[in-house]
Amino acid sequence: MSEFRLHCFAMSGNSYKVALFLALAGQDWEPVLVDYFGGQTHQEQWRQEVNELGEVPVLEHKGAKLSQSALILDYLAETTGKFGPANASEKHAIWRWMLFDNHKFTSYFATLRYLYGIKQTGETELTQFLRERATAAYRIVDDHLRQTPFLVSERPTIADLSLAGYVYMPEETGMPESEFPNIAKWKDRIRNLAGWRHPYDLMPGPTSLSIL
Ligand SMILES: N[C@@H](CCC(=O)N[C@@H](CS)C(=O)NCC(=O)O)C(=O)O
Repeated sequence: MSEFRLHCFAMSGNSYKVALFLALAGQDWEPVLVDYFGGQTHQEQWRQEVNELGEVPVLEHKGAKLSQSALILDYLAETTGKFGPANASEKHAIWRWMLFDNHKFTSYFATLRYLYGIKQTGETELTQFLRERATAAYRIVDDHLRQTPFLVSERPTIADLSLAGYVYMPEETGMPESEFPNIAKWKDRIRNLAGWRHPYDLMPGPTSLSIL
């Protein structure tokens, strides 16, 4: 059995944050496919055995099961010595960006992508609201990345991997991509790191609802 087991599915950007860490850090890991679209995360047994919060990613390591991507990334940085902070001030900066990511950058965008890009609800009041909120978060990140190649340092850290969760997803979301030139360059920098792979190559499972 591999050292790390990641409960995940291809279309889960939150899982990709962790899968990308494991790939870039050259770790011995294997994905465990979760049938999210078949309702597995809602099953009582899955919740009891894997994650009572009903979410992926879940990382299994040395008999423990960890959930919440930011916490898993922090754990992996500490355990492997890779992509972590060099000092206390970097640690605080990393957590600041990971919390911003969980509350705003990932969450509004991921919900917009799910409705507009995957379920294809068409434009609604809700998708408009989500796009406005996601765009505001993207603007903040784009402004920040004008001054620095990666979010908290000259080198990539787990903060970058957290915010990178959904940025390579291919579905149409109607986001004003051309307004974010610094995010585009940052995405290229991450894509050029040794070991980078697209989420749909790194994790198993469907990559479109139409093939379910
Ligand atoms: N804050 C969590 C979010 C995890 C999350 O929302 N995962 C989605 C898949 S990408 C999920 O499992 N959702 C289940 C549900 O909402 O029912 C993290 O960063 O791990």
